[in-house]
Amino acid sequence: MSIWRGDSGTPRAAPYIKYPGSLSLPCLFPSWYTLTTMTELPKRRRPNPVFLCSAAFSGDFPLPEGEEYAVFGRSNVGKSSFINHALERQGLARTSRTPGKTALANFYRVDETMVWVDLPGYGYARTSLTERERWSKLLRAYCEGRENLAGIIWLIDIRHPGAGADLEARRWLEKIGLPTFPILTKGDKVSRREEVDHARKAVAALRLLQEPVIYSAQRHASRGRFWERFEQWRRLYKGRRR
Ligand SMILES: Nc1nc2c(ncn2[C@@H]2O[C@H](COP(=O)(O)OP(=O)(O)OP(=O)(O)O)[C@@H](O)[C@H]2O)c(=O)[nH]1
Ligand SMILES: [Mg+2]
Repeated sequence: MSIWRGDSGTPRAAPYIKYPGSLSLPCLFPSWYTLTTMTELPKRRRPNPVFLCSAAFSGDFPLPEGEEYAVFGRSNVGKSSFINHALERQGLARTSRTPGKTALANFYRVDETMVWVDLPGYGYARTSLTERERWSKLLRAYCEGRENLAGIIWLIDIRHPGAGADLEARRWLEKIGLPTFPILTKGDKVSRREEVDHARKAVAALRLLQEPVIYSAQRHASRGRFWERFEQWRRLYKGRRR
């Protein structure tokens, strides 16, 4: 029922708000309300993510459900921050200024069609050898063996396109042969001019097949841009594994 009409269907006068003093202005809210509910924008539903579980070893992985996407990248590149921002849920994944925060594979159900997995980062040397070996085994077991892994969301720091650890990761990703969706993180740390420059360098150095999305977990606009491109990419690669 429109709020502009009474039950009998007869038009009502627009509601007025009485402001202090003598001003009496028409209330804008109903017209905005009518406008936004009548115009059907192709808008993605707000995600309602759920934490499923954490895995330290491959034996701890949950039973596959739907498509899975790995959030992959160098330590401290912003993987967990990206998950929280893109899924609009602060505190869902734990973030830290100190590299090496995510030490387990954390599974999040994004919606009824897909699960994202926040993985430990690569390239972090300041942890024990045993721990590094466990991370490396976990990454390999997950990325090489997970049957419902549909693609990799690969995060790269926009300030360091073609860094050594990412070059090594590129070779490994090529070997695995999974569809890869590149994101350049921390976009707010460079100027608009540098953005283009660094994006070009990243495409060349890392042989990116997709144009990377420039993302900042501090900018609202990044989210919409990401979802639009990600869903297009997802449709394109659906069912095309390895
Ligand atoms: N300025 C800025 N800082 C960011 C952005 N994204 C992440 N950070 C910061 O980068 C640091 C690392 O972020 P995390 O999300 O924990 O990074 P991670 O890749 O999950 O790190 P590990 O779990 O250690 O592998 C934190 O201090 C974040 O606040 C961004 O878009 N802009
Ligand atoms: Mg993390």
